[in-house]
Amino acid sequence: NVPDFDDLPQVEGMPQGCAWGVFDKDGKKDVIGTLNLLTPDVVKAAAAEVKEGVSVSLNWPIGAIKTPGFFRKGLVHKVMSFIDSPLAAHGFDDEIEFNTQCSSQWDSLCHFNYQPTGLAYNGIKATVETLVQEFGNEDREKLLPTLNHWHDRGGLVGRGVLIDYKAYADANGISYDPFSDHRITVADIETIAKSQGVEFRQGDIIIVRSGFTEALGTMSAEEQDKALGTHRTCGVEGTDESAKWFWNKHFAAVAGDALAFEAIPPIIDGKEETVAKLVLHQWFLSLFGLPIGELWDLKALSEQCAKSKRYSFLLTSSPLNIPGSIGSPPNALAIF
Ligand code: UVW
Repeated sequence: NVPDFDDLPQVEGMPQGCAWGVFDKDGKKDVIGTLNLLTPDVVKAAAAEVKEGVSVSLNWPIGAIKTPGFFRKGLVHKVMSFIDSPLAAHGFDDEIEFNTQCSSQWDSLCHFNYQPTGLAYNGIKATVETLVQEFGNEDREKLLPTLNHWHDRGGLVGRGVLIDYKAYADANGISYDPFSDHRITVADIETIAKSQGVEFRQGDIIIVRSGFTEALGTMSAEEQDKALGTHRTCGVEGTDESAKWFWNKHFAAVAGDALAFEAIPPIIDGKEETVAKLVLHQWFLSLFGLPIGELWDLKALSEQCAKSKRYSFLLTSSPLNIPGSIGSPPNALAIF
């Protein structure tokens, strides 16, 4: 049983609601956060969502954004012919290079630190040096909360729940620009869940569709640059109160199609701040241990939910198994 926000034990020097230590076991620091909520019972109940035998990919192509924001590198894809190699066979290999945050992605628990202390989830000091040391690290006692550890527990498998904000907005005459800081509130999420007949359960993976990737996907490279250049994107409202709501639902993970899941820019004390102060990133990743999925492709999922007349499904995701990986394409599937 996981304590609610107000009942979490106080962690010295940290705000109320810091979940460090909650998932530690046998004196070992936990590295997977709320994935611990995906117990065998939760997974078995999620498997009962498979009724139609239909699966939907939630992965936007890597390279869908020609010039990703935040100075990130886009996809470089090289194809090599065996004919030119000493193997001299007829066939091909390919090599890829990309920033793991350039398209659909998971943010690991050390992607974004709690800014006042510079500490990642569970009080871990992640630095470029310690993360680099982690590549190929076999010392299981000294691990950082990177995505490769999901493989130690069989990846992410659980019940996904779609909150289709875009469909709700379209049906209710709410118009908004995805390249503005249009904010989806917790009250919106609750209203939509109710209208979709969804009741949240502990261990759910909540997925919020805003229409952001769909809008970006129809644009030319120049139009994408211009749209991303506004540094304003729609998403979930990032406040301490909304963070508390998310923790108290005891989700195993959150994901969405927006650039940062939460709206950019963050607003703190009524003032617009830079992305360095993203509110939900600090709460979710560093303080709760709740992974964030971003830029997921949710159009086909929305269509399938409407067709199946249900907004819950089995969700599977297996990030790349690279020791020390901070972000990764999710390789996520929804199965109905
Ligand atoms: C930042 O890290 C600023 O954003 P994101 O996690 O949304 O890629």
